[in-house]
Amino acid sequence: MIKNILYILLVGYLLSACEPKISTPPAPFGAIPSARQLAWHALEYYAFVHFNMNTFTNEEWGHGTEKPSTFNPTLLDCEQWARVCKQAGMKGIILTVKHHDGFCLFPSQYTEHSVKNSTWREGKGDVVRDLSQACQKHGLKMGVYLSPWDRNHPTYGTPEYNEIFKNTLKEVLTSYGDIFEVWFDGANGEGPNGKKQEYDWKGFVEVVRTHQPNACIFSDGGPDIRWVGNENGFANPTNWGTLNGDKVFPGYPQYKELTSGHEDGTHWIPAECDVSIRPGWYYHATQDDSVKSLTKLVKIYLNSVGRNANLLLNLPVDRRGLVHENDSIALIKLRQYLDESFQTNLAQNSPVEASSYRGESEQFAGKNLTDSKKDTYWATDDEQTTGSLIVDLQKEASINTIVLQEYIALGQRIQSFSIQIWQNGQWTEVAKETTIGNKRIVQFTTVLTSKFKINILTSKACPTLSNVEAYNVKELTTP
Ligand code: FUL
Repeated sequence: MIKNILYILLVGYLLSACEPKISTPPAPFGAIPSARQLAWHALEYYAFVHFNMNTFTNEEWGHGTEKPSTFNPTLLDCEQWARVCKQAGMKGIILTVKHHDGFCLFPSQYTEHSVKNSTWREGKGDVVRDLSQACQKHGLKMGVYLSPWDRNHPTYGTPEYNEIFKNTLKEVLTSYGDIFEVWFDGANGEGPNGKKQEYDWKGFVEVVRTHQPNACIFSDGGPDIRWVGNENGFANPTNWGTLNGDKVFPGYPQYKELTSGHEDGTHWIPAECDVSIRPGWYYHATQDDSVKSLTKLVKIYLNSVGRNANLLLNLPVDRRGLVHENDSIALIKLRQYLDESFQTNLAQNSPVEASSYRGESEQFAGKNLTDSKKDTYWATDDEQTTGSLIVDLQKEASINTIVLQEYIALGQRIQSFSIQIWQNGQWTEVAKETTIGNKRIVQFTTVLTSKFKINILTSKACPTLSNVEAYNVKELTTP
């Protein structure tokens, strides 16, 4: 009898040991991204275009008193912008359809200060329409920058202006197809009659949600994307995708916090780094020779995309209505450098040995890090907030760059990690860092090694990682 019971137990045990283990994924932790934010994270790098009245007056902030006839590009060609951006590997273009001077690049029915009263194309032109067609043709996404501050509109400073602004927004959002991002500038000065406006932010957001539910809304404090707190193109090495969204508002005086976000932030509001390829946002012929060098642009890329932020790189389109030659050369050089640098992922398909993984289920094993799939990930059991992963390159290779990605759909968790390389029969630390988020690019002096180890040192909940890559990028000599 006892023998029979033991036999049944043994058979049961053997059968269950052979079955693949299935474990439930970790529960989402803290604030998590929405579907529209996840789609936005995947874009990483796209263009800003500052082109408007200021291009023709040599200003950065127009006064609102300019004559519409001053806007007169001679060779405007949005397809040229799109071709350049596409070749540069950018995923979209955000255009200043209305800047602080109030001039609209489309024939709005809510203002006289627009292309419709210019001599350009006899008042029949529409830059936003041209750009939307060019973006569609070249497979780019389009976004719009609209400044609520308006130094021209006669109603500015009265409640009526909020209605005008919402109607203008609706015009833009319902006339040009899909918009991926709406960029609300935080500047708020005086209007033509010396009055300041109290903006109806809630109403502005509502208009976007109604007419472009997939668009991400940018402002100093979101609701979808936050300003990074500087215009130099960098996030801090510690950069959280989370923010106390109810505390941060456009014009937030403690804006320096935005460069790191808030570790325990109540909302998912990741950072976007806006920076110009020249000193100014708008075109000034005197800046033709001040286009940022390759070294500077690479640094910007690594400090934005490589620090859990997206990069919005501005091109000041010139008076012809074209991306200037010097700017496109710089963009292509950056693309070539990035393509060459990130062409050979030395860790692709490498075996990965994890110190532990969730429920001992293959579904969450270390191999998910090197399978080139963004939706598979390594995770640990709930109570386990540390861990290490050994990536076996299977041969000696020179490396100096490691890319890491958390599975952010379940929240940002990792607070600190280190990287060690195997050298002379022991582990040597080459980097010790803090957050990862959507993407972290870590660089160190080139080393020859056959394997490296990622140590998750502290995490707010059981960590997840969806991707690890290793490269030997060309070191740049400073100009
Ligand atoms: C700022 C504006 O005042 C600048 O003119 C520019 O548009 C920059 C991107 O945002 O707030």
